Formats: sequence, structure tokens, C-alpha cells
Amino acid sequence: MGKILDRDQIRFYREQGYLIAEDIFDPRSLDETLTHFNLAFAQQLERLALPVAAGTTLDSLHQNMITVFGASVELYLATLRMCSKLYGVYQLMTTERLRDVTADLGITTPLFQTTPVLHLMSKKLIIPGGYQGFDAHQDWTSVQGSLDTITTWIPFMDIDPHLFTMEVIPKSHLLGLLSGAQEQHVLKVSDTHFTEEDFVPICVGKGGVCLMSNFTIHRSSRDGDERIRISVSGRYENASERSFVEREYPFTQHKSMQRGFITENFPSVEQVRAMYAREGE
Ligand SMILES: O=C(O)CCC(=O)C(=O)O
Repeated sequence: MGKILDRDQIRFYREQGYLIAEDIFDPRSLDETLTHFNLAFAQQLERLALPVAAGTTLDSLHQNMITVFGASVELYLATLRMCSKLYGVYQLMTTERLRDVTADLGITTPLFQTTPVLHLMSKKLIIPGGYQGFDAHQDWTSVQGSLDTITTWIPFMDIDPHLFTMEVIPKSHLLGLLSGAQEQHVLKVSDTHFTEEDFVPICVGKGGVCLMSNFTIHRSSRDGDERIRISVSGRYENASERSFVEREYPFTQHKSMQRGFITENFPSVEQVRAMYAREGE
């Protein structure tokens, strides 16, 4: 028996290709991370002299995102990109209880090929011609590492079926790798492999996680109201899975770096010195 999951939960995961585990994260650390997301958007609004919304963290975050989005879609995307790299997001991924749950499911030597990804769904934040949720896909193609890789999907709020949640097809992992068509972000699984009725909405409480095989068909639901849904999705891969070892640790994702200056003539020597002259600030 595992440290956190019982035998029935482990069996459920193996048979169904997904599992919901509640009470894995301290809700306060989820809230703190949301506060940092909100701060990131508020800082940009202050810089642009635009109004910063007050209220509960989630409502003000949603409103502040909408205002930044209205001012500049580029800035909105840049701010979201930055948010996905914040400490709190990494802290979630490395939470000991999450590590233990994945160990219960067989990830003996966890590794992270990818950085965590934020998924955000809101009717008021639809990028023209861009991402607003994913069509039916399997996650294998995005990493192609260990066969037992687990997708971890962590929401920042209680998730119900009308919150643009993620939907999965139980047992679809046992179909193996399926044919489909490459889209911008995912390889869309051909709809010859499933019917609409096969999908099950993932409902998980704040503090919980949905764990899913890399072969489980899933997609973003189109069923949502005026609320915002934010979740962070990551991959627990296994450095000791036999085929991964035999295939000599392959990765799909590679590091790339921009050489040269992003901002010309920045920083000046005065700016550098001012940074170190802030004693007692
Ligand atoms: O959050 C979503 O709507 C989709 C997440 C997803 O497809 C993924 O993490 O692979």
C-alpha cells in the first residue's frame, strides 16, 4: 500500500487512466500564489495608470486580467507567461504529498522535463484566433519520455462541471497511442476513437489534484459560466522507467536562449548602482 493512496485508488488509476486525489496542497499556498498572480497584473496596471480592482483575490485577479487584456493582448500574455514561472507554481509541483502520490502510482525517480503550464479559461479572456482550451488529445506527444509519465492537473479553486473544467475519457489510456492531426499545441485525437458521451468532467476541490496517464484522452470543456478557471498542469516523469532508460533518456523539449540584448543600452551604470544603494529602503 502507498504512503497516501490506498489500494483501491491505485487500482482505479491503473484501470481508468486517471485519479482525483483531494487534500494534497495547503489551500493557503494556492491563495498565496493567486495573490502573486494578481500582484503581477496590478503592477502592470499601475505602470499604465489604469484602474486596479479590489475585492476577493479571485475576483480582482479576473478583473485585473481583463483590464490588462483590454489594454494589450501582448502584455496580458507576457504577464501570464511570467506568472507560470513564479515560485508558488514550482512549489506546488514539488509539494511532498504530490511527490508521494506519484510514487504510489509508480514514479520511483521523478524528473521534470517541462516547466509547469498555466491553463486559464474565461469568456472574457479569449485570445483572438488563439488558445482557449484544448481539443481532445493525449499528452504523450508533448514529452515522449517515460511510459508511466503522469500529468498532474492542479486547480486554484473548487472545480464543478460548469467551470470550463478538463474532461477525460476513462480507460482510453489502454488504447495506446492514437492517430490524429497535429494542431498548434496538441495532436488532436481523431474523433473516430471516441464519442461525445465518453467524456467525464473532472471535478476536484481546491487543494486536490487530478492525476492522469499520458495516454488518457482529455480536452478542455466548453461548458462554463462567467467565472474564471485557472489550473497548473505539469508532468511527473520517471527516470527509472525501463523503456526510458533503454531509449537513453529522450526529451522533446529543449532549452533555448536568446543571445544578445533584449533591451538596447540597458542597464546604465547608474541603474546598476542605484539597485545596490537601496540600503534601509
Ligand atoms: O486545463 C485544460 O483545460 C487542459 C489541460 C491539458 O490539456 C493538459 O494539461 O494537457
